[in-house]
Amino acid sequence: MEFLVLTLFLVVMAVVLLSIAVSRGIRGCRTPPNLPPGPGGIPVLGYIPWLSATPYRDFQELRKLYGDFYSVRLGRRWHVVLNGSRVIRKALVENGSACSGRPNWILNRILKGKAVANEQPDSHWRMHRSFWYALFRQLGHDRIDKIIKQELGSMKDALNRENGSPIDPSDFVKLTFCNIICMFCFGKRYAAEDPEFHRLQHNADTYMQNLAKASRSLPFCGQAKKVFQDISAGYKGIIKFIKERIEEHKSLRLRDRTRACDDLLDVYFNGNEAIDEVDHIGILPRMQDLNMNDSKLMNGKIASEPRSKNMNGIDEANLPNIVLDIFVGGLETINAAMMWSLLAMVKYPDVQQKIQKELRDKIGPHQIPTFQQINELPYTKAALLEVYRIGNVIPLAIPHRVTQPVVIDGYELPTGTRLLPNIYSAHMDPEEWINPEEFDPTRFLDEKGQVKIPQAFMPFSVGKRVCMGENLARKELFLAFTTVLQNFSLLPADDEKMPNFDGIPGTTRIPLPFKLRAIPLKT
Ligand code: HEM
Ligand SMILES: *[C@@H]1O[C@H](CO)[C@@H](O)[C@H](O)[C@H]1NC(C)=O
Ligand SMILES: *[C@@H]1O[C@H](CO)[C@@H](O)[C@H](O)[C@H]1NC(C)=O
Ligand SMILES: *[C@@H]1O[C@H](CO)[C@@H](O)[C@H](O)[C@H]1NC(C)=O
Ligand SMILES: CC(=O)N[C@H]1CO[C@H](CO)[C@@H](O)[C@@H]1O
Repeated sequence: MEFLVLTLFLVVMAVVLLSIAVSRGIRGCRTPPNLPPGPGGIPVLGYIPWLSATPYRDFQELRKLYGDFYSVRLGRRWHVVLNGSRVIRKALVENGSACSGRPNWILNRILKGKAVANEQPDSHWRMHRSFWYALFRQLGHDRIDKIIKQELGSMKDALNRENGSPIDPSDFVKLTFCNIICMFCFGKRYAAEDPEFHRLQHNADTYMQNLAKASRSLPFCGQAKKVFQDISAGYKGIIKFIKERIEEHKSLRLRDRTRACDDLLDVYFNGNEAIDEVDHIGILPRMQDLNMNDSKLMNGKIASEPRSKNMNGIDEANLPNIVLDIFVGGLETINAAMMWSLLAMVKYPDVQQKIQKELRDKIGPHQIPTFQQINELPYTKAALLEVYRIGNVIPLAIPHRVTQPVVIDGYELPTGTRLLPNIYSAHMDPEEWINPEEFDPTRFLDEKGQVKIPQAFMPFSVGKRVCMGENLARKELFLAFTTVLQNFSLLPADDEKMPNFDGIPGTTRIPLPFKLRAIPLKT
């Protein structure tokens, strides 16, 4: 009898527990006590089966249930999702010294060596960031501006030749920004039909678009393996291309040591020879600025060869990865931002006309605006800020990792916790923006018509890991956008239904394909 009662009791308990589990649905796995509560999901897979192709949206939805700061298990690993600008700033800025690591994720298994984007926030990373800026600084604003102007001139001519017929703008956008970055890095540009250009674009696409899939691909389904292989293949293709350019530059420089410094690789190999002088006049960061006396470096190669053959001690073996950062970081992102800006103009003709009027009034029809003049064009500037907000080009930033125990919102996150800054949630937060789904440049203007930038705006992320290409990207986008609007009126192609701002998900978010007509303006 007692045995029967006990059995009955156990069965009832099991049913109760099971129904609790079911009613709580996806909260099957309990969150560890030091992480904020959130959906754990099922064993092994965690929450992955519930994620759509747009995890930033799923995370936005979960925010309504679990608040700004919650945990989610993806595969075996717990991730803490940061939603809204308050929590993102708290982690990445206020506690930036503890929250700026990178997880040891798929990229580290593929990259042979280090690139800025996957490095831990140590002295190497700081040095690589300084090195990066030094390269651009030494290339110089004049050269950078000249390259951008030339490529935008070609784009304008190509659009003119279409004479208002329906076109897929991405063909023009991709070629233009690929040529700009190839001119920066290698002094090389391509014609639209060049197979090398298409190969490069394909490899960069594969590499970038699969990165986002990496963290949500289901193990055991062959899917994870495929994603890994695709990233690997894209990476190898680009690296091979970069290495060929490096060899080319080396041999050119051997033949002619006085060769002009026209691109970043020239600068690198030139810095090679002139390291003393260069250091002297302070164009490059000084060794002490780069923390060269850090103990790790002391034991490393760089410290044992203070005047190594390479500019400021950057190992030539690592050069391809650093160039990859510039190349991949600067390609898809600006393409995406430019495509969002064109889509917005086609969808909002009134905004387009206001920008064209501002350009006519403040710049005139025959003058090409400079980036400095962006401040004389508040409406245009506001429209581009709105493009960055609604475009959400990198909606989940790049994953961060906690590098020392840190207390955020009452939870002591242990070292190693992965953080996902949901930039999308900050940009689409109804508590920060009125009708966030609407495209409206005036949200960036105050009552005097001056540009104001709310705290919740962070397309390039915030804190120590902030995007390295921010200024370059803003300059390129401003110049490309104004060049197009000064010369053309943008119309939808044949009343074709225009996509909304949903976009194709991926590491970078781009609009769904659309066609437009660029009608040349008469002066
Ligand atoms: C519209 C254009 C761009 C957007 C929206 C954008 C956005 C971002 C974001 C959100 C991050 C992640 C920061 C974090 O982890 O917290 C990032 C990192 C980075 N971006 Fe960009 N980016 C753009 C253009 C560029 C360009 C043009 C370059 C290079 C030429 C570039 C190079 C990098 C690099 C190297 C990192 C890694 C920094 C680090 O880990 O320390 N980006 N970017
Ligand atoms: C995190 O930020 C708080 C508030 O600024 C500060 O008191 C604390 O020391 C920080 N913790 C770490 C590990 O940086
Ligand atoms: C590195 O050098 C700077 C200035 O030369 C010095 O202030 C600092 O204490 C040094 N750091 C280490 C770890 O030796
Ligand atoms: C196009 O823009 C250029 C400046 O980039 C200007 O000189 C030219 O007159 C413009 N053409 C038209 C048709 O507006
Ligand atoms: C915008 C948004 O989803 N805000 C949510 C933040 O978290 C609270 C609960 O803590 C929700 O009530 C809000 O809706």
